[in-house]
Amino acid sequence: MDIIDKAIMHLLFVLILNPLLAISCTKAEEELIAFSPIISPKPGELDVQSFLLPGEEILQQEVADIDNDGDEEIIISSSLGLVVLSWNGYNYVESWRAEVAVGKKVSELNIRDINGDGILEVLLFEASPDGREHALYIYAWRDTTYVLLNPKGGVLEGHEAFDSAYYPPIIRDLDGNGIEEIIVFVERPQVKYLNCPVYEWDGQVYRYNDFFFVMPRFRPKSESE
Ligand SMILES: [Ca+2]
Ligand SMILES: [Ca+2]
Ligand SMILES: [Ca+2]
Repeated sequence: MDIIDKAIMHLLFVLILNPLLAISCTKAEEELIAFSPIISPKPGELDVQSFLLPGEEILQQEVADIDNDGDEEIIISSSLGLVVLSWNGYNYVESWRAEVAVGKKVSELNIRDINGDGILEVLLFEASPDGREHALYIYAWRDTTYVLLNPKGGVLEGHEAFDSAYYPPIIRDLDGNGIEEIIVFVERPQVKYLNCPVYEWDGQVYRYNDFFFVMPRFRPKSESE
């Protein structure tokens, strides 16, 4: 076979045989996909640690459908912040991650429908190691992504989180209308008591409503008079 024959054979392979092989491979792959059982690991059986970064420690783990699509997500609070694993039809994959604020640690993870719209929110409580500064981050699913429900108005205007002094924010339906309010604690300079602004859901945002009680400022033992 001279070089011209070899070139013709190669051309024939490229033009005729190669596409046929490609088609048969594609069919085989399609059949494989069609007949492969999709093994859905139960969230509790998943090796969650394998999704985390080296040295990242699991603090709390919850399973809930937080984007309201019918599949359960795995929500993990860790030493570095928050990790959400979502089911993509074949596997769990990391769908989003939020880092803990500088100088704070995650203190509690809570999944609940705080604003009564039928979709669960992710509530991440953080605290400084000395317990003086607390914060509540509320993540809510909106259409195709997660947004932060941040406080509007009052002393927390412009803050990303519901920041609170000495005590974690309190979530309670104060007026009995079925939707929970968020109460934070704010230190007043030179005063022994804390103001407690109340943020109320107005259908769109948590808006400053009022403050209507105060309570004694927490003092570490080392500062007691
Ligand atoms: Ca889901
Ligand atoms: Ca909700
Ligand atoms: Ca209420």
